[in-house]
Amino acid sequence: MSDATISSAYSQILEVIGSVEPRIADATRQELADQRSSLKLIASENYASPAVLLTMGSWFSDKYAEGTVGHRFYAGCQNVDTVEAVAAEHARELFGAPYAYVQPHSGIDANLVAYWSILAHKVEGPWLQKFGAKNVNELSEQEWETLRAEFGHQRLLGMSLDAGGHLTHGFRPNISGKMFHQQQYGTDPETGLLDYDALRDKAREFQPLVLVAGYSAYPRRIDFAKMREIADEVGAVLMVDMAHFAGLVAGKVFTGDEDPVPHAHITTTTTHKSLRGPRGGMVLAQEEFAGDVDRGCPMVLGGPLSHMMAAKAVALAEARTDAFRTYAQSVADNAKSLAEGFLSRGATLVTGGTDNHLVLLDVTSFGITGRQAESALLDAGIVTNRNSVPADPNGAWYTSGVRLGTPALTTRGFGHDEFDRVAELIVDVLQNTAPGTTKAGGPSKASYTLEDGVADRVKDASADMLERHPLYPGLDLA
Ligand code: DSN
Repeated sequence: MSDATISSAYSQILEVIGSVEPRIADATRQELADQRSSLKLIASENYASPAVLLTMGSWFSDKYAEGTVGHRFYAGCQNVDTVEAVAAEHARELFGAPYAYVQPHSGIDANLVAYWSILAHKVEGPWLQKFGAKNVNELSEQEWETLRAEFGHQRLLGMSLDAGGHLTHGFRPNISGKMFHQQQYGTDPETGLLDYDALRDKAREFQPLVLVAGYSAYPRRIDFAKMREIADEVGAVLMVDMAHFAGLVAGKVFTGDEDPVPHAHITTTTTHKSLRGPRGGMVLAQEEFAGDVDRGCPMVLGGPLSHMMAAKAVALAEARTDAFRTYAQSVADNAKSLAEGFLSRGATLVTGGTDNHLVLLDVTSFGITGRQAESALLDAGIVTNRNSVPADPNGAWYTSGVRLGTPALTTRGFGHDEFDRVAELIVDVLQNTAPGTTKAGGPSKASYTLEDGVADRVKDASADMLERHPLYPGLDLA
């Protein structure tokens, strides 16, 4: 599709939207302007292609399709069947997975589908067999109570939030920490790296049903073969949440022991982070879990979002190209350039560097909190998110870190020199940010002052790079 065609299509779409609710059309235009003019370094964000974006806005949104391909609870799902089958086929082939379920609406939903599938396969199934029942409706009240109690006894071991794990990996305030008896593993206090021996000891002692691997803020690769070895030793199911690094798996940057799919019983992901698709989730599973994963909707999911499954199919087709492999390698190379840019300027990184798509900058040495750093950077047009560091004295709200990722700016074409310059600009902002005080005059973890002139200086320097690497080049809204 030519630039002129895309520009004309979007301009007309916004005109139609604006004729009904102008504020939404205006906000949509403004969002593009804001994304174009800022340095987006949020490790979980990206820029989907025009083909992916356009696929989301269709009448597939109007169709109910609970069930699975060829087995729906509604009539008229023949086209949704095509969409879901194509998306699943691409996912299976791209990741080498025996089975793919493309309905989850998000990563959290994908993880819930995975947890309930594991419980169904490992707990419900064996107990139904013991009771001689085909399904739970056939159980007596007493048998049902026994099964419910069994669900309540199951254990999950996942990476702690402050070590870089995700909320859904057994963090107590999350439902995953409530539906399972949970314990969490962390990282080595000296190196910040995963300690597989300590993890093995914990797994031996705790004997979990589910061992969860994966992260949202750990800047290193994981040895999934070793994770599977630990899971097998204690009879656990290995579930890997690859939401953050799915693009690096798809792009064959993570292969062998670093590719989770052949090692995990179940792998979950989002589709919109490094994979660069639409917002959504997926579950990849070994064959033995396929039947249970298929019950995700309506077990924990509402009706599938067919327009999003269509966009997942388009994004997965893109991810199968050589161009995507080149992109994925650049994401990892650029993260190294960013890390080196910080280290050469004396900044502190958790684990001392990166070998994936993100770096975790410890801002303690600048005398500010993560929250103050995040706000000051935003003033200078740099969009990041604050993040806990291991054993963070400032907790999960104020934090002592800032998480920075390369997927989005790599999509814009940033390379080594630009990421080195980005590190320089970030250090410039943080060196010129001072903690503020509370209304009562005490030290504040939120308020701050940024030296006059710094924000403009950094924005000018960024503008030059952003202009050289435009977002959606050729997309010109009327
Ligand atoms: N919100 C995602 C992230 O930023 O990592 C994870 O849920």
